[in-house]
Amino acid sequence: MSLIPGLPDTLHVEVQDNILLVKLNRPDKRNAFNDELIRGIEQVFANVPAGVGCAVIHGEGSHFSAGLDLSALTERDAVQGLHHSRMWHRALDQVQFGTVPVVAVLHGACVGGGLELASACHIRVAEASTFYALPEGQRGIFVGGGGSVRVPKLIGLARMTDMMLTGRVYGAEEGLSIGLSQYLVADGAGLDHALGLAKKVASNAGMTNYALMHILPRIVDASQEQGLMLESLTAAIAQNAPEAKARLQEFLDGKSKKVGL
Ligand code: 1HE
Repeated sequence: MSLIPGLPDTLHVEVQDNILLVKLNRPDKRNAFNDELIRGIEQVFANVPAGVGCAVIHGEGSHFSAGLDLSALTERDAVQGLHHSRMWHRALDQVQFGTVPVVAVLHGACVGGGLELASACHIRVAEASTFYALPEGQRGIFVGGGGSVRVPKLIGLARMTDMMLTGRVYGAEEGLSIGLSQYLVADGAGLDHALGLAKKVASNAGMTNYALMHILPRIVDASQEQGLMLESLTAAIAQNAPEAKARLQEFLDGKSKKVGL
């Protein structure tokens, strides 16, 4: 039986140590998302097994994801379209605001809904083959999976507008420099790199990871005054935890690693 019940065959999950590995497994359709697959994503991130400290999401085949399965789009009216978009929002909110940070491993196409999923993750590791696009503009539609909220936070309003108006495609190196990914690695090296990062993330204090996932994005969306108050509250709660006190003492006793390149 699958670790998380009710998942489609197009989504594989396994736990390695305390890391949850999630694989998009629809390579014949370039990991395009039909409703079943996007619901599966929601199901996974709403049911992360106890003891897991970080998740890694990656794609089988030659591409991370071709985005929305366009064959499912033809017969929908406006209200059905709204429900469909809100279903994506629920799923990707579950990724961004779930219980564990998520590292995405990108390669090949990371386009449309694939980029929307990647931008809901906390860390993106791109392999050299990665390319990014928002072909919604060319298909006569609009982003519906949270891209208009999340993508400008990574690359700015002007770049996203250009991507959709002109169909501009960014390669992996440009993607790194403009903020679509935080890491760029050789083809085939993404998963190992992501697992290394995930282990570090999973070893953080729980309150630190919680604050980074749930409080920092709210501070960014808040006014300066509210943001600073949220920051003070978070800092006070975090430093009060026994785990933080123990980690600080370790440093003072010379038992923890110094910061340095
Ligand atoms: C698909 C899809 C798809 C591939 N929906 N079936 N996304 C796009 O506009 C991207 C459309 N896809 C592509 O541009 C290319 O497929 C790729 C660059 C991603 C990959 O190219 P390639 O040469 O490796 O594969 P292929 O031969 O184009 O596709 C292989 C099969 O996957 C083929 O099906 P087959 O039955 O003929 O073998 C394709 O039809 C199928 N396929 N992509 C359905 N997207 C929440 S709203 C989000 C809105 C969006 O995401 S819009 C952007 C949609």
